Amino acid sequence: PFLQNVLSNSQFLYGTVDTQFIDEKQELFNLKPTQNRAQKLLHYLGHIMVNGPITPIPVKAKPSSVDPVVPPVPLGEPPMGFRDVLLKDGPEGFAKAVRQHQGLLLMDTTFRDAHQSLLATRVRTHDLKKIAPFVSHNFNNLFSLENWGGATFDVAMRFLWECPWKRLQELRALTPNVPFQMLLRGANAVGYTNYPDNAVFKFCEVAKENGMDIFRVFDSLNYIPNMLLGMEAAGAAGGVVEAAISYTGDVSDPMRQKYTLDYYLELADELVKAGTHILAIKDMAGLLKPEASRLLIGALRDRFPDVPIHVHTHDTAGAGVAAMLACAEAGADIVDVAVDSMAGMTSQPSMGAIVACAKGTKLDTGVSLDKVFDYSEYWEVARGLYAPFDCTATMKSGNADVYENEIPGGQYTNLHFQAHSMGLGNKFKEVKKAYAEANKLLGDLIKVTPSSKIVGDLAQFMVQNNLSRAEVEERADELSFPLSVVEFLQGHIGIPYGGFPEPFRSKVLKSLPRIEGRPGASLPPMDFTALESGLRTAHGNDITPEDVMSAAMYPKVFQEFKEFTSNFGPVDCLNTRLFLEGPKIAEEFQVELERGKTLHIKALALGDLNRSGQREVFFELNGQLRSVLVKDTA
Ligand code: 3PY
Ligand code: ZN
Repeated sequence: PFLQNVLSNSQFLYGTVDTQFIDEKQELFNLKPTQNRAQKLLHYLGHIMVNGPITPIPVKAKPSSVDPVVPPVPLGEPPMGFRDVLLKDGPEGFAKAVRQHQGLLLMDTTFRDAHQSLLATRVRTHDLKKIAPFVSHNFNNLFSLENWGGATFDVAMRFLWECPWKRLQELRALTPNVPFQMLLRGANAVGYTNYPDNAVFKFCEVAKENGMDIFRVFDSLNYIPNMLLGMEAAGAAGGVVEAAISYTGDVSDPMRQKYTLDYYLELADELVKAGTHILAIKDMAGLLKPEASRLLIGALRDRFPDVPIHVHTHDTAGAGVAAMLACAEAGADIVDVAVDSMAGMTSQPSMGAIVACAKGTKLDTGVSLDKVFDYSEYWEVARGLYAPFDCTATMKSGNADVYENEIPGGQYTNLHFQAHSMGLGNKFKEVKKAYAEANKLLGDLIKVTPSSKIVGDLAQFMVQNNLSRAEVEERADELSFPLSVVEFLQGHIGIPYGGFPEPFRSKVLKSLPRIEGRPGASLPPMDFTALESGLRTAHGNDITPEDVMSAAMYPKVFQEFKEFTSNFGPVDCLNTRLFLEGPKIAEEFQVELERGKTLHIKALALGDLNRSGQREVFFELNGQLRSVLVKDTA
């Protein structure tokens, strides 16, 4: 049963053989690439059948056994969309067309923020690709489809073992008419820390080449020098620049003195002066109440009559639909929604609700409610496949306490997962309280990736060590704080509005160095030629410019991703149920490796444990018996 080459022979790979084994087995050197991929996938499936999922699973739930059905899509080209305007008239012309548009425009976040907030960012390209043509044909009047950036870049490689660039390329080919939008963390690109300037520029250039259109650029401290860098990078790449002001506090509460209406208006002045094509308010925690929406968006509309205004929120408290309608009435051109079955709670407000509420008014979206229902049904069933990651396993409702703790949507879900997985479900309240205290300790920050993680790390440190805010302040010179907190105080991600908290900062840092000004300005440029040649040495010659950018952003994650796929093959070709739990014995299924190359596989049997602690797993592959040896780690 081991007639396989060196790349797939389990005995050879596990090193359980000597040189005679090699001498006797000519077939070890039959290197047919297509067979390799198939054999590697069998190896992956065998591994899962023996040992369970490889990707970490936060929830004890299985993927549903029902497959999503794609609603019918008409033959032929999709209708024209805003991307056609963008390609014809460029970013300025596009912005003008958006501003002149009658009615409310929508960005659909289902492909990015919705699953980042509800399903731990785990939605796979496989399930996005299936529904992309439906979006292209039926939602051609969307402002954009947010489908990239934020946490998706990292998670695609780290937990799904798929290439984020391939996702972008494949979706682009299926959706030529709707602009794609990504979330760029300013000078942090798609990472958690500042990168050298040339890495951010190159990243945007490659993203644009691969089909990205609109770059929503934010900085986690609203630190203008970082934002300008991201805006310049997106603009130089030829992208639509959407500068986003991260919103915190409550401009409708006169008692809140730090983040006032004037604060936001002054920031907006700078971003408009810097030439942003679109101005966004990014309400990452869902704090923007309807009254605050009227004040803030109303004031921005008056001040910048020609600049399109785009508003993002999360529905954590449950007031998202009300807030987005208030924004639209106050003059916002575009609001963010997720399809109904992927909306609500820490995700965006519901597309169906907004479409229905605006119907027949001057804000009419022109989106067909019937098509929204079809789209929602696809996602309702597809979401079932991701049950092992679904926050609703433990989180049952929204919670208006977010107005007090100000935790961003995605992080709210993560902290909830963490509290439950540590058996501290009943401590979530304590964690949220500590988060609010940690925020005050750090001087009341804008909280969004990565500053939100710093506040979260400090909160966790306080809960673990049972420390109150007063105790932390008092003992700041002797406590050993999480590295992220120390680096923040050193200035690694920029300077917070109002400056660093004193005397806390001095007590923590003592004589540690401080970065003055924009952190990226003092980082040496990245040497892409050296990086590429290192990657070729490590992984062979088929390294692409996209791979170089993946490694520039996440060197270790990229290396592990390459190693994983060189052992286990293109696991992105498997459907999500197979990817997560493998086939059942006697299950027959097909795997399309590429167009026209389909594997027919049947899982036959699981062997007994051998003396080396391995099991042989038997398959039929395109009618032939194959087997793989898998170490049983149970
Ligand atoms: C991200 O940075 O990934 C976010 O979604 C911030 O809101
Ligand atoms: Zn968001």
